Amino acid sequence: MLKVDVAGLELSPPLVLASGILGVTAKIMARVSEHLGAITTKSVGARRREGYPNPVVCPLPYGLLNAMGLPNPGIDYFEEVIREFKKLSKKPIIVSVIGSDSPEYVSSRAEEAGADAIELNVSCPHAGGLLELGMDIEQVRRIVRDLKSILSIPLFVKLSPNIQDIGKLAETCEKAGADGITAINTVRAVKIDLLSKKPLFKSIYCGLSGAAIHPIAVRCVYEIYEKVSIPIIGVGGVVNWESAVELILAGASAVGIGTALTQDIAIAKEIASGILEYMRSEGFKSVSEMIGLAHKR
Ligand code: RRO
Repeated sequence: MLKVDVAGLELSPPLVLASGILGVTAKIMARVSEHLGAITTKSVGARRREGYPNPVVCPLPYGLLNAMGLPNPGIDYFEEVIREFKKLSKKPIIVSVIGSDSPEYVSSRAEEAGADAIELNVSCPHAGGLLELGMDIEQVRRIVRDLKSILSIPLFVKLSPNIQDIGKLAETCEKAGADGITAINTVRAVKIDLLSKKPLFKSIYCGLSGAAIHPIAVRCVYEIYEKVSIPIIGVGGVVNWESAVELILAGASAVGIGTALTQDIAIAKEIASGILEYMRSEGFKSVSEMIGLAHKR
């Protein structure tokens, strides 16, 4: 009943670990995957990156700020993590790939290692460059097209809420061959430290996630659903079953959970049973009956 097909991936429940949270070691990912339909890794590039110096996160009462700076061990190392995960868990693993660091090379190595899908990250809010913000539509189109020509596993593109027209960019990705859209990455923000009177993060900009961005995620998923027919993984501020159901009604086929899992990984189980309870009381037999219902006039 809680099973859903997303671009050929069978997700049960329709919940995914969002990229950037807990997606670093095979053991942790395997543990989290027990309560989820699939997991997405932290974004990985061709070379190892240290990331920014501390501080890299700042908790707020309504969410979390981060400026990690794309830290990752590089695909040479990460390949082993993917292989190890495949031995520990039967759930699909979506490997997030940094759009600006040899994405074709990294994606094909990830596929060889056993990745079930690739999520192209063109939406980091503070890495700089138009590609990271997904603002260079031509460049995004070219990368998606090139990636599709070499991959045989599904390709998702993770989009930023910080752009003018997210629906149009999603449409461009679909036309270039993307199999699905993940929306949204974090919302671009700035935090000022009261003592130094300067931006807290070295990159000045940071990304806001958590409960505060949920209505923005719903808006983006709603707009994307109007423009594309490929499936959407809705991510942003999912903290309970209500916020997950809202994204599904807006058009998401599955829902990503990120920041909320940093508090308690058992929340995924609660969200799954909450969705099931809602389906029972509203008379839905499958998740697919609920997808995009908010658009029906
Ligand atoms: O690593 C990060 O700082 C980071 C990335 Br790659 C991203 O896509 N989104 C985000 O909020 N932080």
